[in-house]
Amino acid sequence: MVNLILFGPPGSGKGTQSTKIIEKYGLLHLSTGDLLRFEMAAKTPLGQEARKFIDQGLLVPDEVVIGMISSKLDANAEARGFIFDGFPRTTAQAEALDKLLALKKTSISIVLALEVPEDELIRRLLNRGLTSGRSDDADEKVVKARIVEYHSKTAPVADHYARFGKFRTVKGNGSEAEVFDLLCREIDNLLV
Ligand code: B4P
Repeated sequence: MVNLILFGPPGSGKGTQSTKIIEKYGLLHLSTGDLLRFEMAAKTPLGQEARKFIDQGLLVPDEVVIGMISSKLDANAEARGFIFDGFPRTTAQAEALDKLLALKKTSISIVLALEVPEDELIRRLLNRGLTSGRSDDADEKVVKARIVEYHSKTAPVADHYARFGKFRTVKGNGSEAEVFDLLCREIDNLLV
């Protein structure tokens, strides 16, 4: 079983590259961003709670996202492997994920971190905000708040996995095809 984490700041291309990776490797895609947006669109209690944070560029509380991922893992016990996109985003989420996978007698194979300069992240997110209707992409203040959240709460997750020798960085500011090629090289190395 191969379990990947696609890691990186907001707008680094995690969602974009996950779509390509699941097509090539047949992994199951678990994106906490997509799951939260689904809940918000359906106006569920979870979605209404999440919106309070997402609209401000803040991370949604750990217990909400951990619960969501836990039920998705249970519902997809037959998957041949997972790609976690946008999760874990805090050290507490990483520790919870390790425990959930251990219960299923598996673990994270590798964390692939997309590195993109900050001005390019801001450019990409504001550009998507012109058409996506996403409240968290539309306003430069909110986009910058997301990047601040990343540095303070998410970047430490890298150390959590680096300690186990499972962390690799990948240059994320080439074209989508170039970035995909670099990611495939890392994944193929894992499969040999
Ligand atoms: P997410 O939906 O996870 O994602 P994202 O940060 O917007 O960016 P991603 O890296 O996936 O970028 P993408 O490919 O889309 O998070 C949204 C919010 O949900 C968070 O801020 C948080 O509030 C909440 N949330 C989610 N997970 C959470 C968790 N675990 N805990 C707590 N809160 C959580 O690409 C962005 C843009 O760049 C696109 O327009 C794309 O077309 C473009 N692009 C991609 N690759 C490119 C390339 N190579 N060249 C040029 N443009 C490119």
